[in-house]
Amino acid sequence: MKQSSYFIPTMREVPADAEIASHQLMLRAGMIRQTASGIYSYLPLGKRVLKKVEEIIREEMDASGAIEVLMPAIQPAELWEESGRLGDYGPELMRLKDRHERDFVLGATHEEVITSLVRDDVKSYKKLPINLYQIQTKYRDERRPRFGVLRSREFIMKDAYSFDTSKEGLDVSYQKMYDAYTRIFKRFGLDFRAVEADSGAIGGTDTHEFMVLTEVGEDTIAYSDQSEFAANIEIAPVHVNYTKSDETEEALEKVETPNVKTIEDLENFFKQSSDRMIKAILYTVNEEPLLVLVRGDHEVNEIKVKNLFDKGVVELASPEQAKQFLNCETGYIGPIGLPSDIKVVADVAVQYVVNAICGANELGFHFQNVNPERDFTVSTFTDLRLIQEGDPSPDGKGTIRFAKGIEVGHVFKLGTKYSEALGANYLDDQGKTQPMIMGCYGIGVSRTVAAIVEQSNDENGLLWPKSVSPFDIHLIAINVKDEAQLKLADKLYDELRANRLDVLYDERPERAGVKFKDADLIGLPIRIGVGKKAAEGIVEVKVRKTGEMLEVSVAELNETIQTLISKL
Ligand code: 9G3
Repeated sequence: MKQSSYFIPTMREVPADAEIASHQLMLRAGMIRQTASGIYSYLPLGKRVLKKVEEIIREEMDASGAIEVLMPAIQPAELWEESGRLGDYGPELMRLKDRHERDFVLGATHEEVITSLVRDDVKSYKKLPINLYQIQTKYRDERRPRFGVLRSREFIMKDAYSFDTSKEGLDVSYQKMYDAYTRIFKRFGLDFRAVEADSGAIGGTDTHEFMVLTEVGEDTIAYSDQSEFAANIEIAPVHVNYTKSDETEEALEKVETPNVKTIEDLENFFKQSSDRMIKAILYTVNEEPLLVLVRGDHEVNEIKVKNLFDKGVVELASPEQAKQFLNCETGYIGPIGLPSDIKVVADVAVQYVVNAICGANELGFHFQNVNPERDFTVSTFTDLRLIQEGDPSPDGKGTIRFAKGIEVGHVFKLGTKYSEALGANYLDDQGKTQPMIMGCYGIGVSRTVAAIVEQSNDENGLLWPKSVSPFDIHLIAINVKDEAQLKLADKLYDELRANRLDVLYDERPERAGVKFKDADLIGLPIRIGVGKKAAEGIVEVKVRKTGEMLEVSVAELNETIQTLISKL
């Protein structure tokens, strides 16, 4: 492709509202442009990378036996009513009416559509298992789109859906997708971890997230420094063998603590460390009060609290609700002397504190020498806290470390949630009607492009892995006014393409510096400069990633290029 007749609007300055490297670089390298908040156009270079990413995904999905389809982005709301999900999503699910005033949604995901499609056309167990996938645009009206295409309102997803006749069958389908994802993300050259993303029950989990490790990821991963354990901190289980100190239990004492509210205030006031305090946080479960206790040096894991009440709507109580239920300000809440209708649950660690400090449920007062069981009771002690760096790994091997991650893939065992709701049944070999057992598997295609950029750039610009690079070679005629240089560069352009290389040919009448800066920014893996030594048949070859520079005679150029590319 000749750059003088192409469209790569590179930018020197960093756009003000782009906070992270991938957003800045994809704008500056002329890959994307924002059309509206969270809505992007892909310019030629961006489109070529998308295409390469999609091709690799397609190859591995087809190799795994999945079959490609294409579903509509506009979905009848009736299907979401049938699945019971229409009410589950607020403004994030974009809705519209057609000219006949009929209700539709813009596809945020396609469980309903694919299940209704399979229900109508797959009836016998002989047709199962089947795994159907698409690569298609999704719509989710994020409240705060940010980080460019990492969190946008319109994005490209590969979503696959498997249908089996047994749990064992689903396990096979799931493993096939898990393995295909591992191959896909390896081919992108990504540093990623498959992370448990369900209740974290060790072994037999029913969902994994594929996380790309970067500093700017929106998710935090807890991983062991000595084993394969890795889990989203939202659900990482905590397995600590606490021990109770053998100090004697002192008499409970109520202490006046004016203006002492935070854990630090308490530590300074009582000269006692936070691991000997009890933090009480008031929630509501379906509007009923729930007091959650954790040790002073721990944090409540809200997902774990929600999992205690699988159908309940669990929310942090507002200060007004704290007043209403406990007649007390937050900051002085505690488990002692509560009204009987307040349910109390506690993290396991609370059971092992001795002579602790906690709020007295009275403005300006705390208790000290608080001992669980003696001074307060709870309805259950269970794992309710966020895992922390330094905790032992739940699998007993090594210590927990944190890493930020970008979720680029997510695989789920769905079971019969949608097949029962939508009546996707099959006749088993006894002629009995059974609901199909489903799995679903997503890859954020456009998000993956940004994740690759996040992991592969330097101070001069992009550094494309050869598997997804928009072109293989950046050929530059350094001074197009020099007859010898232009003639040789034109010749090489034809020869390199004859050798089936994708070449971006910069023959623009620009200064050398501009061309080299653009080449570094665009980040193609190999650059060939046709300059002063063109008359001697010598060109300059640069490997973008390592900065390695070679002077090569035209006669050896093709062989040198092939060798360099094979080593990338
Ligand atoms: C919605 C909206 C947002 C959503 C969903 C539905 C996430 C929703 C979960 C999934 C599960 C899997 C198939 C591919 C892999 C992921 N955000 N999810 O269902 F209406 Cl607005 O999408 N779906």
